[in-house]
Amino acid sequence: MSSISGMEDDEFSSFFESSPTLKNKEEILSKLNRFIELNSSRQGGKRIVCVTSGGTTVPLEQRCVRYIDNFSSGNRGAASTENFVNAGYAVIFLYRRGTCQPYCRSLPDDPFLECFEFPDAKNIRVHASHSEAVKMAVMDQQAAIAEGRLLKLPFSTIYEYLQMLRLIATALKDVGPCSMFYLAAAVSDFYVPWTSMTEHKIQSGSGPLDISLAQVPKMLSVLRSNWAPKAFCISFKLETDSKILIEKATKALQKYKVHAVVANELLTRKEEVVVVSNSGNVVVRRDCDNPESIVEDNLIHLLVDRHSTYIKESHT
Ligand code: PAZ
Repeated sequence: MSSISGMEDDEFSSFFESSPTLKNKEEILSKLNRFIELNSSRQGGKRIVCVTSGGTTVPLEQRCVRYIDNFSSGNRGAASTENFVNAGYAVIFLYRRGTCQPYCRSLPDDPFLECFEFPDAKNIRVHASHSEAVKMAVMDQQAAIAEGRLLKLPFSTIYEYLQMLRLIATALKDVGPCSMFYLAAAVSDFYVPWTSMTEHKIQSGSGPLDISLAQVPKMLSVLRSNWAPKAFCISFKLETDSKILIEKATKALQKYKVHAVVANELLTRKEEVVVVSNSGNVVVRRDCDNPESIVEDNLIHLLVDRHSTYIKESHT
């Protein structure tokens, strides 16, 4: 009989074997290795965090026209990335294409069209009302990338997400306890296996659509047990029913043996989260007296402290 982790490995092996090949795999790997090498050789520490952000899609056709999506604006991941960079971390930002980006919080929704003006046909300039926000966004993002503190890797589908997460975890293995996974992405629980998916666009002429969805293998188990067993691992639990939130987060903590689960409710997620861990539950709120404050400022502060303790304990 196979062990639990053996069964999980088998599930993942068949998931990956039947997944479409990751485009640009070699390019992603070389960017990753360069980034990790650069940050591992830094003096005074080599903390690297992988922040996942945005929702994964589940294609319904191989030449995809329609897909099922998971809700996430990417706000949490983007804001957390800025905070981690400020705290001295190097960040691998694994994000859903088209979702919020670090350093863009103060920009309007469509920065390109709303931030710029054309006084005449030959000139384009930033509108005075946005100039400070644009300057800060450009400077901060370019500095983080130029200093090798930020690597941005986009995904769209559940297939890309899981393959990329595995590449990152494997590449970070030698960073051990100094590496962190901050898994804020909203990941599909169900998917259509590639091999049973129709190639062409589903036709609407044949009446109602019946689709059968398979369960996505539980990535957290295999991340913790095989891919990155020494990394500090923070997962997220989103619920819409506040009555079950903490119970579900506590179960996830026990089942996946992550270091903390950040529990949040859809409607209040920007105001407060609860960090559920073996040392008790801590409510983290944004600072209401400061309109600029966001919940991620206090959340990342707490997690960085916990990570420091984890690194110290791992060395003793
Ligand atoms: O991306 P966002 O800022 O709109 O929302 C963040 C979030 C709710 C997706 C995140 O905090 C979260 O809970 N992610 C995990 C979702 C899940 O349980 O699958």
